[in-house]
Amino acid sequence: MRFLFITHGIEPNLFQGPHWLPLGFAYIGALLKQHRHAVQVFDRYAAIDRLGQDAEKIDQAMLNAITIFAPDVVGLSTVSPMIHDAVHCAKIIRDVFNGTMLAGGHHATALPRLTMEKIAELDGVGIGEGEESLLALAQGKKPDEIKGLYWRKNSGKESFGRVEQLDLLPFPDFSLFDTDFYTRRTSSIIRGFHLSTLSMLTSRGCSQRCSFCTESLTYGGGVRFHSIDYITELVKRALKQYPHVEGIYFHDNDFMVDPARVENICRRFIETGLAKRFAWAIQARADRLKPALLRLMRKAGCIKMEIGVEAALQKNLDSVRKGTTVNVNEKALRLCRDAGISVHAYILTKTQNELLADLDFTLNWLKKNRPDTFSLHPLLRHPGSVLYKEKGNRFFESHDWTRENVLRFYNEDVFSKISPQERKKWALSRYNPFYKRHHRIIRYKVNPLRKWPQMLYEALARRLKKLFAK
Ligand code: B12
Ligand code: SF4
Repeated sequence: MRFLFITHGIEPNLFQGPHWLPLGFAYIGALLKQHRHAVQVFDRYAAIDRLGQDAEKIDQAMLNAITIFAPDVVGLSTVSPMIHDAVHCAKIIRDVFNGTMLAGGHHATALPRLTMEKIAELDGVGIGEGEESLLALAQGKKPDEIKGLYWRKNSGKESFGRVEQLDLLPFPDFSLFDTDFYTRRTSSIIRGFHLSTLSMLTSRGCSQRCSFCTESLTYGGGVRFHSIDYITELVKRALKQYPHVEGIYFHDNDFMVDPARVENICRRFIETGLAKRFAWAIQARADRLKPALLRLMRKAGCIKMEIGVEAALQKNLDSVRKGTTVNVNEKALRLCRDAGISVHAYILTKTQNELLADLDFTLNWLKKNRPDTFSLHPLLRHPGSVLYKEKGNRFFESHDWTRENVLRFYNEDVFSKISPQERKKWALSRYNPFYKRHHRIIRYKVNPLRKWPQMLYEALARRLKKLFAK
């Protein structure tokens, strides 16, 4: 069978160059190819790099790819803030394609029936992980009997696709993507460090359920792990295939969930010499860090830890049910610093009853605790999260999935007590200057002198591009 997959897009004006490579289709594609099916990906994110921000050009290139490749199945990946793009793609694809069209990913998993209802062109929806469901489809299994696929014409059964033994999956096939683009040097993947990187997973799932989060929605409950052998081999092969890659971003939801496993990974990286070959970064919860393990991680090549600090105020941490404390967060930053691991703090804003004074408090907290890099993110109500259930007002159930509606829903500030004008003024006068100064200094501090000319050149090119866009 022939499969063509389409990644979820991004608002073109939010495009920021190379980012994490979309691993879902790299895994699905590898498994299908292993079973001798033909696979191609049209990557709506990377396409912006090649074709610019002209949406029509990107659509045309996607339709051409479909016409030339002539797939039996087209699979769209979905995320809620960009669901209008999937609606649009399905519509224009139907004009040139008569085969099976499916949608999967986070949004489809959160709202499978509704996705089918709202996107009339779809034949079915993938729920959860798609590897085994799509292989079963390719092997001719009766559609109704395939776990993880929900069909328009079926008895109405919903089941969840899930790969129980991760090691049975072949290594993700990066070559399905524009790896020149994804491995281009940037300081925004392993934040601050100007590196050529690839992204990988060593586990799937999260043990927690913070109220705002749908990170592990498509993985289902619990955490599953790849073995140390699989991880080592994956890293070795990727570095051999892409010798220019200098860093790997492991975007497991909580890399540190099993400290003994992390210790074994580190020992293996050190024993095999891989520790000297590449630098790596992870995401972790603040409450799992121990000094000895952090030192070992540093020795094994870990240069960056991204922590969901979320808030500088305990009331905010409690309101999103993070299950950590401000003290734990502060200690985590100290421990990373002591071990020589650079730390990124993710902070939530637009939180429940947020006041201008809270924003100032957060800014002062950042100045005092000095995470090496940090970013503020609005508290969002993604379908599938506890927050959506409690405060989403059944938006996706009761509105058309147009771009205008979806953007309005996501831009709405339903929790804080700060007006948009006050927030903008605060950002322009207080936050942005500090953010820019801090990150500029960090970038030049953590990168060796030989990388500065290229970094300077890129900063200049970015500025000019912005200027011309205006
Ligand atoms: C890498 C990544 C990106 C990359 C690449 C995206 C891509 N095309 O995959 C980039 C940087 C482009 C990106 C952008 C955005 N992303 Co993003 N991203 C991720 C991230 C970190 C990893 C995705 C991944 O590789 N997962 C690993 C693979 C194995 O899982 P998977 O992608 O889910 O794929 C599996 C299943 O979903 C399923 N599947 C997927 N597609 C299909 C299709 C079919 C037909 C079938 C049957 C199955 C199937 O099978 C796959 C294999 O098991 C996830 C977080 C996460 N943990 O998943 C967020 C995540 C998917 N992103 C998210 C969001 C919201 C965005 C943005 C919309 C904004 C943002 N960051 O907040 C933007 C777009 C901005 C905009 N408004 O324009 C949310 C989605 C939430 C939701 N409920 O919709 C997530 C969950 C993070 C979060 N904030 O919670 N993202
Ligand atoms: S925020 Fe982090 S710890 Fe909380 S559920 Fe999401 S991935 Fe897990």
